Order: sequence, then C-alpha cells, then structure tokens
Amino acid sequence: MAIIGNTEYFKGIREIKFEGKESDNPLAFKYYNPDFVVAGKSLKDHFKFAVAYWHSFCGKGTDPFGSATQKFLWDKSSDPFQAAKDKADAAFEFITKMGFEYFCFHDYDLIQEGNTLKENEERLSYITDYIKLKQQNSNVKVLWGTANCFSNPIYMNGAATNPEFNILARAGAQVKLALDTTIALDGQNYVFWGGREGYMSLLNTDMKRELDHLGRFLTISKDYARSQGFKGTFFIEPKPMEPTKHQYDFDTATAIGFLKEYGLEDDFKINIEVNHSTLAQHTFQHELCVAANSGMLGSIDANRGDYQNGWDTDQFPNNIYETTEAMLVFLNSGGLKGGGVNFDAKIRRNSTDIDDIFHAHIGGADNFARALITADKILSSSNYSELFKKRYQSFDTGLGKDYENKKLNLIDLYNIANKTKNYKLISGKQELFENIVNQFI
Ligand code: XUL
Ligand code: CO
Repeated sequence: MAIIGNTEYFKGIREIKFEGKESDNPLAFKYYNPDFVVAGKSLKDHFKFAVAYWHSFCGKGTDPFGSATQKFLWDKSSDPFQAAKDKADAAFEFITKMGFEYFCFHDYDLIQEGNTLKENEERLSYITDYIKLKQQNSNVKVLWGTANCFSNPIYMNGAATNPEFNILARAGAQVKLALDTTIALDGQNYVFWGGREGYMSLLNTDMKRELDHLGRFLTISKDYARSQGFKGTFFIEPKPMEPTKHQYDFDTATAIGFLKEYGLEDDFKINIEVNHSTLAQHTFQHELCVAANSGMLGSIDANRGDYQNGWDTDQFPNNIYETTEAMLVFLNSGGLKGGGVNFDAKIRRNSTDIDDIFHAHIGGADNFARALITADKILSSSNYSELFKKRYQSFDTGLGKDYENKKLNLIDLYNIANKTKNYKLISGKQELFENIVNQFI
C-alpha cells in the first residue's frame, strides 16, 4: 500500500499564508492569522477550522435539475479502493495547503457505499489504515466523524426512528462501524444529525415510540463508544426540516430537552449549523446562546443561507455583521466545548475551477477571524458590556437582588407592586448597540 499518493491535485496552488488586509493576493488570508492571539487564545485554537469531506471532495455540483458540473481528478477510478485513496490524497493535500488541521466525515464520504454491510466494513477498514498512515505524515486530525443514515433508500422512513426494526438494526451496525472508524482515526468528537429522524405525517407516526427508540439508540451508541475507549464528546446537530418535513432535533432548545429527558446530557453537546438555525426561524447567535446557557455549546457547522429562499443552501459564510454578533456570544460564553468550526458549505454549481474551493475556505476563515477580532475589540474597548449590564441593574441591589436570591414570593411581588407609584421606562438602546458593532467592524 502506498503511503502517500504521488499525484498533486491542486497544481500551482501553494500553502495559503496570512498576508494581511492590504494584500492583493487572492490566495492569501487577509484576517486569519492562525497564531494571532485573541482573548488569551490563538485564532487557530479558538476555531479548529475543519473541512467537510462531503462537500469539498464528494460534491460534484449536482442539483435537482442537473447532473455534475464539477469533474475533479480524484474522482476517476472505478475501483472503490483506489477511488477512496485518491480522494483521501486530495483531501490531505487540500487541508494541508489551507494550513488547517481538521476534517469531518461521514462513513460514505471516505468510501463509496457497497452492496452489503460486509463490503462497507472491508472498505472502511482499508481506508482507515491508509488515512492513519497519512495522519502520521501530516498534522491532519479528525474533528468529528458521523454515519450517513439518510441517503440509502432503506432509510426513507428514518434510521433510529424507522418503524421497521431490521432497518433500525442496520443503522446501528452502520453507527458501530462509523464509531470504530472515528476512534481508529483518533477523532475528537462524534456527530448525530438526524436527517430522516422525524416524520412526514402524524397520521401514521407514533411520535412517542419513535423518540423512545431514538433515545435508546443514542444511549447504546454512546455506551459502545465509551467501552471502546472513546473519550470525546457526542454532538447532536439540530435542523428543523429537510429532508424530513419535521425533524425531531428541530432546534437547540428541543435537542437539549430531548437529551435531558433521556439522561444523555453529560455525554452530548450541540453542534450548531448557521443555515439550520435560520431554517428554524432563529438567528445563529440565538442558537449559540441557547446552547451556551446550558453549557452545551460544542461545535459549529459554518455556512449561511440565502435571504431570498427558504432552504439549506450551505453557502460559505461571508456576512461580517452577523458573524460578529455571533462571536460576541461565542466569546462571552468561553468558546466551544471540544468542537471546532467545520465548513459545512459547498461552492456553487457554477464554481468549477480547481482554485474555487480555496477562495471559499479563505473567505470563510477570514470572515470568522475578522468577526472574532471585532467582537473582542467591542468587549474590551467599548462601553458595550457596561451598557448591556446596565439594563439589569435593578436586579443588582435591593428587592431585585432579593428576587434573584429567591427571597421573594408571589405575595411579596403583589405587595411591592401595590406600593409602586411610577414605572421607569428604560430604553433598550437597540440602535446604539447596533452602531457599536458597525463602528468596530
Ligand atoms: C445536513 C448537514 C449534515 C451534517 C452531518 O444539512 O448539515 O451534513 O452536518 O451529517
Ligand atoms: Co451540518
């Protein structure tokens, strides 16, 4: 077995370096200086940027109306073992040239799905050995692994929530193999995204029974991984819909409630995706805040949606204002617990040059870096935090403080209200807050 492939897939592109915002080199970072320290930590360590294997090395630009537009050199061999190695070579070359250290994968990104479970197991174990060798010769690590339990037609009614037991068992086998692969590659975390865990119609769905099955499925998956020595964190990745009409992990609050109901809150945290947040009618920062409130802000899938349509467009992040608002929450809550920032984003169907994937990731990394640096400046050198705190000053002393200290009951509130003559209207200063963000960008 060759240790490292000989083919250079991204010819003519050298390692991407930080050159600063005055640089006119499109293949350089303008804001992302990996070693730059913000709030006591390097940008590299804050973000742990990861490349999504599925979009960047498996995506071909297809859409429901047309076939592949992106024909990449690593996608040539008809031998599934050679094809998997070529893809791994391209992935490692790309990640290394980007100067990133992580990738995320589904089982069937690393290999093409075969006809039988046995065939999949053989292919996975073959590519795991190959990737392990490549890891020894590089800095490339696994941020998280996962199982694709949504593409195969057998999962049309769900995987862990399928009403047919044998299909649930098949999903279990798949998750076992994906966990084995993640553990063998020293993966830091493991994700469950329930693409088809939900329902199309309540007319034919026993929701309670399906949720119990899902709770049990996550419990036995976690128990198995722990028995194999996995020390990392499990993440639930919420999404309200698509492909299922209603997904059980609708949003962060729902997922946290579910985890607590099934006793999984000590092992699981949340992986928040920007476009999933907006699909759930929330902002990204709302979802970050809900997770952080419960100490469950685990990881981020970075991308963005499109304001003119309502589905999961998975575009690369570029909205500096919105990302800055999100980074305020990120910094205030002490960052991510175990995870990183995975670019779960795809270049557009008509982006067909070999350098497009570089521009996409450079833009995404620069967007997050610039937003974090800006948020840190807002927190350290403006009166933002003071204004924020001031809104709640009535709870800092006196009766407000007594209330927070659980010293007042409902009758106390009744008596206080009877004595109060005038109510102060205190401005929320929203426009001022918005201007502060803009001023520091
Ligand atoms: C789908 C999505 C997935 C998960 C992993 O919208 O985000 O790629 O991140 O299964
Ligand atoms: Co995702």
